Amino acid sequence: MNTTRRLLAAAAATMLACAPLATLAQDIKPRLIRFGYGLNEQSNQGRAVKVFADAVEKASGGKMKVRAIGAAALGPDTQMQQALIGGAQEMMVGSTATLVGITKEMALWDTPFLVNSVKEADAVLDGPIGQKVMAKLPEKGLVGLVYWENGFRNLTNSKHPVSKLEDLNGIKLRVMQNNVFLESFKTLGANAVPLPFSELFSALETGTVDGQENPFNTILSSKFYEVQKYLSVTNHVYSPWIVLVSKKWWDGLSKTEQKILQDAASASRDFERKDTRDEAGRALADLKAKGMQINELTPAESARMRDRLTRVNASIAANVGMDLWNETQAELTKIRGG
Ligand code: TF8
Repeated sequence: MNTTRRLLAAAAATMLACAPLATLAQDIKPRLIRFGYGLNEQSNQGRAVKVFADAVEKASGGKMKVRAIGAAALGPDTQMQQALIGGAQEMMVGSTATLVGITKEMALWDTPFLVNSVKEADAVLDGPIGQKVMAKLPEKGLVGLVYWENGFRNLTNSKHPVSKLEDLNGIKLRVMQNNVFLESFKTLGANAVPLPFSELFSALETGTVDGQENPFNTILSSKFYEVQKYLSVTNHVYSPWIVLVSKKWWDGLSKTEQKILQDAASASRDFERKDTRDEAGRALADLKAKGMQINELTPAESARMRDRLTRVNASIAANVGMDLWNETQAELTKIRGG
């Protein structure tokens, strides 16, 4: 082979090797993704958004850029959901509880004591039930990619330790903007007040409300310990977060771009769950060190609270539909090895 032919052959080989990449590159357009979330950058939510953003940029060769906008700077969950539906914002992560006004089946995740462990939570959320609930989103203008862990919720307040049901009487308690949470805490005797998360710290600080409930991670990252003295370990419900995309925008993406987002979302989920669990394991000691007074509920008091909360189950079942409710119970029995 002469030099020219050798060079041509080498060039052809290079082109062949690059062919899949070349097709791929054409499939990826420069995109700016405004990704909103409610907690601050230092939270488990903020850290996982960063992981997602990096994964998307890397997989797209820097063409798809994620602008992460935290601390509810784009508005509380409900406002961002509407912006996604309208196409004014591309992505967000937020509570499934605030989505119930749009997709009623999401209320399933508000069921008190639905799951007993994070293992059960993962199994039900990533399994057929979780997928079925997520599949209700597109008809409302949203696409769900993955569930992240917000976590088991615990109760804080500034009045007195809550160690039994009666201690909740008259406590002004902020709840998420969600009927199940409202009903649950009214049932427990609290004076439940729905407020967006973005207004919570100042509501606690000014005494507009006495208490709130959230996972240890959030009590720590949102510095609620500065304005709350008492923490009761109630674990009354497991809250997921959900990563959402505007369907209007999603439908204009290539298959390659959609896959980049889905893969990055899955990677961020795996990171987020591990990171959240690590932090939750340390958070209680941190909160104690910050001056919070922490109490566990006796098994008897825990059982009383649990029993009382089953009163809301009938209305959740009616809302999400009896079929879905029964399928979920059957799935949980299966997960538990029954
Ligand atoms: C709450 C939720 C929050 C979420 C977050 C802002 O109490 O637990 O973590 O809504 O996305 O509002």
